[in-house]
Amino acid sequence: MAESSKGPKRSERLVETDEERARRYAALEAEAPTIDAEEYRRRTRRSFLTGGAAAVAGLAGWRWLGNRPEDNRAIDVLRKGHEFNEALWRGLSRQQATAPTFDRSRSSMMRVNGRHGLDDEIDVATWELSVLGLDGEPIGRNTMDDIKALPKNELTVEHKCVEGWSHIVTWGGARFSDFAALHLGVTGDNAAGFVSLETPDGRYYVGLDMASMMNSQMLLAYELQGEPLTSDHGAPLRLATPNKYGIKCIKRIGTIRFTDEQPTDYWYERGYDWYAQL
Ligand SMILES: Nc1nc2c(c(=O)[nH]1)N[C@H]1C(S)=C(S)[C@@H](COP(=O)(O)O)O[C@H]1N2
Ligand SMILES: [Mo]
Repeated sequence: MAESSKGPKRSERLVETDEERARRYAALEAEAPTIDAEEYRRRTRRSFLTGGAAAVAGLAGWRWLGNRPEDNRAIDVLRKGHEFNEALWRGLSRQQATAPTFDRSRSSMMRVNGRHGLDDEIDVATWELSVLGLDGEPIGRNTMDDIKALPKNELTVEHKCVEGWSHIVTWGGARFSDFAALHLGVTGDNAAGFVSLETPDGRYYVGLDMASMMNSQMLLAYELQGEPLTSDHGAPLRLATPNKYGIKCIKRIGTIRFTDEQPTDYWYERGYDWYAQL
C-alpha cells in the first residue's frame, strides 16, 4: 500500500467516515446493557463458558476474567468500565463472527502487498518471538518449533485489502487463542483487553482487541497455499485475520504484547478505522 505524507488517499480509506464511526460506537454502547455486579458475575461465569463465547471458552487455560477472586473481579469491572463493556459485548457478537470459508481448490497464491517493516534481512532459522506482559515486561520467548507444536489449522478465506482487491487464500498456522493460553494462564495477565503486534524493527505494528484475537479463525500463520511463508509474505510468522481487513494481518511478527490499553496501529495513525472489521 502506498503511503503519502498526507496519509492514505481518500479512495483508499475504509468506507466509514469519522462521523459514521462515532455513530456506530454510540449505537454499540447503547446496545450494551448496564448491568449490576451480581448480574455481571453471573454472565461472566456463564456466558464465557457457553453460547456465543464458546470460541473463547473452548481454550484450555484461557481464564481471562473467569478465575479471579470475587472481590477483585468487581473492582476490575469498575476500573475497566468502558473498555470492558466494549470487549464483552462486541466480543460476544461481531468479533466472534467467523468469515466465510471456501473449498481449498478455489484458493491461489496472492500478490505481495505492503513491505513496511520487512526491509532488514532476518534469519528465519534463529528468529524468536518475544512476548510481553501487561507492564511491558518480557513474559516469554517462542521459537517456530513452539508455534508449530500447537494444533495446526488450515483455513481458506477471502483476504480483503482496503485498497479494493481481494483474493481467496489458504492459510496454515496455529490459533492465536492456543498461543495465548500458553502465556496468559500462567502469568495471570488475564486482564489484557488488547494485543499489540510489531515487526522486529518496530516499523509496522497493529493493535487488536482481545475478543477479535480470540476468534477461532485468528491464526498465527506460517504457511500460505500449503508452503512455508516466503519473506515477502511475512516469514516466518504473520497474522491471518479473516474477519478484518488485510491491514491487520501483520507480516513478520517480532513482538506480541498483551496490554490493557488500546494499542496504536500503523494504519489507524494514518486515518483508517482501528477495528477494520469486515
Ligand atoms: N509487516 C507488514 N505487514 C503487512 C503489511 C505491511 O506493509 N507490512 N501490509 C498489510 C496489507 S495492507 C495487506 S493487504 C497484507 C498483504 O499481504 P501479502 O503481501 O501477503 O499479500 O499484508 C498486511 N501486513
Ligand atoms: Mo491491504
